[in-house]
Parts: sequence; C-alpha cells; structure tokens
Amino acid sequence: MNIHIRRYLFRFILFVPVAWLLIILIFLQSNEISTKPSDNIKLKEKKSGNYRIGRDADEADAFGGDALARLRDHLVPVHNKSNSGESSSVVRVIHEKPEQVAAPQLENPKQDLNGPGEMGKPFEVNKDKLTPDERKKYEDGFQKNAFNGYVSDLISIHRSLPDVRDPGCRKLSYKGLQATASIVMCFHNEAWSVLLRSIHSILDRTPEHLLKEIILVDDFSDMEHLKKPFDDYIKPLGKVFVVRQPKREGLIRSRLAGAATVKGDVIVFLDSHIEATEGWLEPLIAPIAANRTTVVTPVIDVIDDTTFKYNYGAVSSLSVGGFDWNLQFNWHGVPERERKRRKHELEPVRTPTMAGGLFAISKIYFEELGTYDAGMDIWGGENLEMSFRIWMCGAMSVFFCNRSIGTLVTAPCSHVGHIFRKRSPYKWLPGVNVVKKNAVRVAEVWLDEYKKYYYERFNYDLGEYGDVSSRKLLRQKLQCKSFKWYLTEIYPEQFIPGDAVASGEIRNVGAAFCVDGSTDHKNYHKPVIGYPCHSQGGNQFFMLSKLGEIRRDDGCLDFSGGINDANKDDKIIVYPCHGMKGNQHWVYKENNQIHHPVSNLCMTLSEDSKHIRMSQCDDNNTRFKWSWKRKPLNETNKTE
Ligand SMILES: [Mn+2]
Repeated sequence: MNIHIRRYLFRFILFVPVAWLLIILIFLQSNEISTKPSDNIKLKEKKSGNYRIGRDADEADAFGGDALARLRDHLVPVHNKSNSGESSSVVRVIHEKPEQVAAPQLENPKQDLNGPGEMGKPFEVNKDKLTPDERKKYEDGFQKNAFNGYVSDLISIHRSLPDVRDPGCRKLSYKGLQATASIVMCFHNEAWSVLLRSIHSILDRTPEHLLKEIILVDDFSDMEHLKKPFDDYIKPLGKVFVVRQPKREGLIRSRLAGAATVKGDVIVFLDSHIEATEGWLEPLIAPIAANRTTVVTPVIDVIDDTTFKYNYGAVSSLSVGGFDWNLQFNWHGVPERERKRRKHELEPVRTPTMAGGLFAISKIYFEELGTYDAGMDIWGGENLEMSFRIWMCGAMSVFFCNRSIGTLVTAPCSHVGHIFRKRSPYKWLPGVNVVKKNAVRVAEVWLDEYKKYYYERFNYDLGEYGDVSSRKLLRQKLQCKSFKWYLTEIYPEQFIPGDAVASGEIRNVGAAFCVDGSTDHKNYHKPVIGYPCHSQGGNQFFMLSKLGEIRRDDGCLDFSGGINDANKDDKIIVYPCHGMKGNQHWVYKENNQIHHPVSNLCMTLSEDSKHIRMSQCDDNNTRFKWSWKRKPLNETNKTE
C-alpha cells in the first residue's frame, strides 16, 4: 500500500516537470521566431515639424496639397507624458526638420556626392533645352513609366540618401535580432534604373545576416531589358532571384507566387519603384520577432515622380491609414487616443488600415491568416482586405484556446521612399473595373451589415465579382470578430453613414436636377452644381449627418457667405468636414427646404438649372424644394 502510494507520488513528481518542459517546447515552436524585441526604445521624444508621408498606390496621389495642409492642422504635438522612472535627461528636442546626416555608404566608396540626385536631392531637367533626340527620350520615359525615367537614368543606381530617421532611431540597438527577412518585390514593365535602384538600396542598406533573399516576381513583362539582360545582371548579386509569371496575373497573385518560395522568417512585400533607407529593416521585423501577429509597415516617404527628390519628414507628421465608404484607402493624422496610448513617439503606431504596397508580415502568420484573396485582380482593395483580416482575426494561440489579436502598426523608424505616380502606366483587360470588383469582394466577406454603405454608392449594381465562398469560410474558420467590433475598437473615428438622417440624391422638386459634386481632396473649394439626376449615386450621393452636415466621406457642403451672396452662383463649395456646425450646418425641413441657419438662406436651383444657389427662403417656389430620402428613425438606430 505504502509502496503503491510512493510509486504514484514518484510518477507524479516526474510527470509534472516533463509536461511543463513539453508545453514550453511546443510554445516556443508555435512562436517560431523568438528573438527579443529590440529592447524597447527608452527614449522620450518631443518633436515638431512636419512633412508629408505618402501612401502606396500606383494610381493617383491621394495626398494633394489641401489634404496636406489639413493634415498639418490636425497634427498636435505629442505632450511629454511623464512616466515614472524616466529621467528628464533623455528628453531631447528634435529639429523642425530632421538634420541632413549622410547615411553610411556601404557599397560604393567612390560615390560622388555631387552627382545627380545624390543625397536625395532633386535633379531638374529643363526639357525645352534638350536636343530633339533627348527630348524624345524624356517624353518617352514619362509616357512609358508615368514617372521621369529620363532623370532616373541619370541618377546612380547606388545613389546616396540622407539618414532620414529621427535621431532617436539611430540609438536603438537590434543586437538580439535574429529573424531573417525575405523581400518579395513584384514588377511589371518596370524601368531598368528604377528597378535596380530598388534592389541595390536594399542590398546596400540591409545587414547581411538579416537578409535571407530578394525574390523578384516578374508579372509577365514584355520590355526587353527585363528578360535576358536582367537575368545576367542579377546573377552575380547573390541572394537575388526571379520568379516569372507565365501570364499576366496582377499584383496579388504575383505576390502569392513570390511568397510561396520564401525561406526567411518574415516576408517583406515591397513595390519595385522604391528606395530603402539606412536602418529600414530592423524596426520592421523586430516587432514581428517579438510577436508574430504584428504586421508592420514602414513610413512611406515620397520620391518625386519628376525630380526624384527624396521627401521626408519628422516623426510628428506620421499618418495612419483609414478608408472611406467608397472603400478607398485614405490617410489621417494619428488620432488622439493613439497618441495617448503610446509611451513615446518612436513606438509603433497602430493603424486601422495600410496602403498595402510595403509591409512586413511573419511568413507563418501570413499563411495562418489565409494569405491573399487570389480571386482579386491586379491591384486595389487587397490592402483593406488584409488590414481588416489582421485586426478582426488575429491568431489562435495553441494552449489558451483563445485568439490573440492581430495588430497592424507603422514603425516610425523604418523609412522607405516610394515613387507616387499620378496615373497607372499599365494595361489590363478593357472594360473590367478591377478596383470595384476587388472592393465588392472585400465588402461581401468582411463588412457585414455595413456593406450597404458601399453598395448604395452605386445603387447595388455589384457587377461580376466571382465566388467568395472560400473567403467566407476562411473568416468562419479563423473565428474572426465582427466588422462592428472593428469599427468600435480599432477605427472609432470613422463616420458611419447609418448615423445619417437622410441619404441619397438631393433632387430638386421643380426640375429633374440634382446637387452634384465630387468630394475628394482634389475638389475641395470647388462648388457643387446642378446636374440632371442620373440615379447612379456617385457624385450625387449625399448624406445628412446628425450634426447637420451634408457630406460624402470627408467632404462637406460649406456656405461661408451671407445675404450679399444671395443668388450668386458657385458659392456652396465642398470643404473638409470640421464637425463645428457653422457654415457646414444645414437643416432639411419638413417642407423640404434646405435651410442654412447661419445665413438664414435656403438652397435653390438656378433658373438654368446649372447652379446651386443660396437665396431668401420661398415656400411657394418648387426650386427651393428638394426631395431627399429620409431614414426612418428605427433604421437609424439599428447600426449604432
Ligand atoms: Mn507603387
């Protein structure tokens, strides 16, 4: 009896440590990449200054001058939050604009720092002074690439750049970092010098032991220089490989082809018209090494498409990603709640969405999370899809049977320059609205009851968007949270159209004309006009917010005039919504007039129906009456 008990006791005592050992082993493996996180930055920063941070897009630059100015206005300096145990000796003031410090030039000791574009300086070419031959080259370069290929060819493919980081970043040590990065860079008919500069900037500025490989995916280019000459060029570089697509597949499926061959711990997706800067990689992969469900984007600086000037700014001007209900990506200043959450400015910033061109993700997490939606074409929407998925799904932790949250952050110390083009130079099947198709797939799978806000933009004309059942299944399998959760917890700043008290076209009762105007940043300060109602939504879709704003996305109708402006044309303009009522305050009255309390005037359609005017309210004139679909109150409340 006694012996029996002793034997059991012995077994039990033996079993407990062995079980724990096993648990720890499996746990370590599930985290795979296990290095210490860059021993968090122990600096506290006070900074100022501003600059512009780009977005990715091969399409138009969504970051016009007005948007910039507006962004700056939003940028409130981060206050030094006192934190116990941190001495004031680490508080430093950073200059208005980061000082020009040359980054070490690793590969090219003979570099002439006065050469074209060196140190990221602009290189101006007056095309009128070129010979006819040269001018033709200049124009062809722009035509083919939608950036200045002529100037790029004059700039060294190893050009020097200033150290654009915040000085605090240079003090961070990543000694313990062991994770390796595989770069996946897709290209389609990229200019020779731009592609090589992208590759060399990585080779020249990435520590050898952190770089596993550069995987280049050629998405069926037909330019001659990208065939044999390119193969011959990269062969001696080592670590650089090409994967060729047998037909045009687009960015998403090309990235998948590249990712499938990755051998490193972290996949870093990059565009092929970029320049990596000093110290760009470490801050990107360190947070992932610490936690594989963190996805990290660099700060995207703007390489000018004409002069190749490298534009960069202070850490205070950082932006985060959002989206509008047209499912377009957009930039915002860092919200107040996020400024407060972080202990200092060099800590990664949480961002609701990412621009998508440049980011780093654990290879394991990329796969766990369902890679990309292979049913998407070319470009567009995949960045939002990935962003929603990261936040809403996270990952299952092996032992605790719960899901750990995925996070999407921007690393303020990682800078990569990107050439922002004003148009896309590439061809795709004519008549296919790729971006809309992709976006409808995103809405179908991820937006739940909120998808109607996108669909009502085009009267539910979804078009052909293919089969999304496998993506819906994925969402189920990963037990992802709801979109409502995402909006509440991750993006509470977002305007919810369900809160609108009226929406749709604003149709004049006296004529079949509607209020019409674009509300994107390029059209700020432009007037809304009268235009025949087309029932397609688009520029005739407006919402009346609870605050009394007439808005679409971030643009509001604004009348800053008074009685002297009555009956004048083009006085109602689109202006960034400010939420302060005033000139943006409208009342849609029971008698269907749209009243503007500040001026005490009403909205009316001009005699020729081409203009929207403000005038003395007249209850007997149908040109003062507007039909606009009011939301029943119960429906308004439902989505709140
Ligand atoms: Mn790009």
